[in-house]
Order: sequence, then C-alpha cells, then structure tokens
Amino acid sequence: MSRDFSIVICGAARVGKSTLVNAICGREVARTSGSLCSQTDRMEKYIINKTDNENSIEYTITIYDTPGIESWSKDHIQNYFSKIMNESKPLCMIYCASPGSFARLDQLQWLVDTCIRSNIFCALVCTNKYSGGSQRRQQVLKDFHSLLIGYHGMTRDESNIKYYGNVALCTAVNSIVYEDTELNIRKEVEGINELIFGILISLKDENIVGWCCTIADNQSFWITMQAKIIEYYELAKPVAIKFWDKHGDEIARSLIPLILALIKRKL
Ligand SMILES: Nc1nc2c(ncn2[C@@H]2O[C@H](COP(=O)(O)OP(=O)(O)OP(=O)(O)O)[C@@H](O)[C@H]2O)c(=O)[nH]1
Ligand SMILES: [Mg+2]
Repeated sequence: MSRDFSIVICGAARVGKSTLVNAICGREVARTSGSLCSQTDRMEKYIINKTDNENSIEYTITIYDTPGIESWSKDHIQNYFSKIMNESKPLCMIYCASPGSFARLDQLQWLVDTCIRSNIFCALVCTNKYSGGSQRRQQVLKDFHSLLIGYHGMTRDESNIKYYGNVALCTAVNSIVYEDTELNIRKEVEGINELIFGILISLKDENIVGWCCTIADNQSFWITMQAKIIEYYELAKPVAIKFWDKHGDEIARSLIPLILALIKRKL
C-alpha cells in the first residue's frame, strides 16, 4: 500500500525557504545558495520516502518549493494550488518572510484565504530572524498576527509561537547559525524544534503521519523535544524513556505508530 502527502513552501526569493526545509527535515533535501541570484528559479519538488515495514506501507512526501512568489497575482496563486491539489492536498503551507524582505500582504492574504478554505494548515514563519534587526522582525510578526486574527482568534502563545486554533500559527526562526563578525554577533539555531512541534500538535488525523515522516530523520527534534512529546501525548514517563533508549536512532519510525495509537485513544 502507498500513501502520498505534500507540503508547500512559499515566499519571496532569498528569504531562506530552502534553508528552513533542510532544518525541518534534519538533513539536506533542498539546495541553498549564498549567492545573490535566486537558486530556485522554477518550482522545485523534493521527495521524501519512508517505509513502514511492519504494516507494508510506502509513504511519499512531496515538498513543493515555489519560486518568486512576490510577483504573483491572485490567479497565479489559485492556479498553482489547484495544480498541486490535483496531485495531493497539502497537509501544510509554510510561508516565509525574512525581516528585510518586502512583504506583500495582499498576496499573503490570497494565499492564506486559499489554504484556509481548503483546510490546509498555514504556518507563517519569519525566517532568518536576525538578518534585518529586531524592529523589522517585530513588524513581520505583527503583520502575520493581524492577518491571522481575521480568520481565527489566537488560542495560545507558547515558546514564541502564536496559535490560531487548528487553522494557523506564526513564529520567527533562525534555521542555521547566524554570524556577524563585524559586530561580533553569533546566534545559534532557534525556533525550529518548536515550529516542528507546533505544526505536529496542530495537524489532524492522517496528516500527522505525513508530518512525522517529513521530520523522521531530524534527530535533534526527537531528542530535544522528548519531554514535551511525552507531556503532550500523556505518555507514561518510564515507559517512554525506556522506549527512547531501546529505539535510539530509529526513534521516529517507532514513535509514529505510538503517537497515532495515543491520538486514536484520545478521540
Ligand atoms: N544565518 C542564517 N542564514 C540564513 C537563514 N536562512 C537563510 N539563510 C541564508 O540566506 C541565503 C538564502 O537562503 P536560501 O534558503 O537559499 O533561500 P531561498 O528562499 O530558498 O532562496 P531562493 O530559492 O533562491 O529563492 C543563504 O545564504 C542562507 O544560508 C537563517 O535562518 N539564518
Ligand atoms: Mg530555495
């Protein structure tokens, strides 16, 4: 048996979309570039395959990376999504804007409108958060908040993530180490594990499986967020720790069925 899932990543050129995809997946799936010209000049697809040997299921996750969305019109966005929808309904749309980037709010509104109408979860992310100064970062986050509040009240504000029901969230991240040698500034990776967790707990039903497969190789997530996962899914601690010790590197693959069983029990 096979199951297909997809994720869409949108945003202007050079804001850090590919870097974020790699940080979420915990390995290099997307090409990134330090050069000024855009690396992704046409739609890119990254494919992740996972096999559940126990149940003989082949999972395929397709990540669609959209180029130059800043010049798109409403028709562009709607055509683009209907094309993707014909292949598979995305479980999540991740929109990236960096503090220095030019925000097209009208366009973001169409995008969010289209997604929410189609029940696609929206994660609006201020990427490369240290690149443009804190004021610009705050402005991006303020814009995200004012847009999302129009769809759903804010239900939670935790670990620098604002949640809007099971419809959307927004946050800011630093996907790789940020260094400014002139100003003697160094910032570690920030907000990625929290973002992954935020999306995980916002998704419903089978989409959770798709997301778990996407992040399955991200050891840092599974190890760092161990306590939060245990707490959220109400796993019995000694059992969970034993489980972690036993499965080691295979934790994600082993944990996915466990999380799903617990979710079913909770419903
Ligand atoms: N320090 C730091 N650098 C980042 C971050 N995100 C992106 N960058 C850098 O910004 C540049 C562009 O990143 P990409 O991930 O290639 O951006 P993109 O949006 O995929 O770009 P295109 O595909 O060309 O549109 C690269 O040099 C990255 O290393 C971040 O969170 N922190
Ligand atoms: Mg790219």
